Amino acid sequence: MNGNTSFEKIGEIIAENDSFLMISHVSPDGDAIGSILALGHVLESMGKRVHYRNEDGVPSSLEFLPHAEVVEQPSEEPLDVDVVFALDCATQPRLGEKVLHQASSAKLMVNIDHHKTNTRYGDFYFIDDSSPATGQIIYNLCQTLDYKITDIARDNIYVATSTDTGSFRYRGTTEHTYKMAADLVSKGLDVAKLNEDTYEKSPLRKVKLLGEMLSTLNVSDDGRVADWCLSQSVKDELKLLPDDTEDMINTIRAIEGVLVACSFEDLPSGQVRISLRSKSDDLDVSAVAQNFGGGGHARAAGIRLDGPLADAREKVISAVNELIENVF
Ligand SMILES: [Mn+2]
Repeated sequence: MNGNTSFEKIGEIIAENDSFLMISHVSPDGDAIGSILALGHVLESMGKRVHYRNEDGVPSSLEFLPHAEVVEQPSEEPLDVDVVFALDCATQPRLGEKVLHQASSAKLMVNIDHHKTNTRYGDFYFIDDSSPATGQIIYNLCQTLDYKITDIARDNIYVATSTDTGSFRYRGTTEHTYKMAADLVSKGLDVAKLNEDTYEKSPLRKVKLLGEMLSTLNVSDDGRVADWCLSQSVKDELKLLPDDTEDMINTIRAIEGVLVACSFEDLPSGQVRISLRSKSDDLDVSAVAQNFGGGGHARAAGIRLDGPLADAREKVISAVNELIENVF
């Protein structure tokens, strides 16, 4: 079998323990924060003691999530907890150094995720790469174990899944995803309000950022590869926050004829963050990412390379072109 721990076994671990630490990946997205809040709050409603930590905290764009105020950035001392749940995080280092230190005195770690590249770390794991979001796995877990989905968990599962599926549009959004969403709506979820909070609140600096990035847009001669760049000087000038570039790449991914979109961003560390998006089933950009020590999904992957940006760009664009030439 795939080695997955059964939901029933995860249920036993929950039943037999009292205190929990919910963690996810650095630079968290809606699925990361939504998943830890959803499962954590269900555990709280069962009388468990639950802590929530994220290396980078909750990005301002996700502060609207109900219960988000409980997520703290890690402090120095390891937390006295029984069990760590690591959710939506493909590799253990991606949980963050300080978070891992805070998690270090727990008895065991349970890793639940949907990334194809998950390394199956932890004492127990449940990896389902057919699920479009970890939030949907949390929903399935609650349904299987007959846990009551609290109102807070309901909203967080919905936003977790919505943000990872581009608002229920991308491949991987299945009949089950829509049935889950329908069930969440039947439990009283406010569709218009949550979607407005998720998608219709752009700070002015992000609209200006779009203009800056479009001015660097480059499309290959055959029209199949589009890329753009974000320099540290533009980030400083617009006073960007770390998550402001989240999902921006979808703008160039949407260009007609483009098969792969790439985004290159200077990080304060001197490294370059690279995001890759594929629009073709035949082009697995996680393979390109893995060659550079990165990871992700077939259609959405990421890499970090040493700068300068121009060098990183040259290497990655040529690897992307090679991938396309090998396939077509
Ligand atoms: Mn996810």
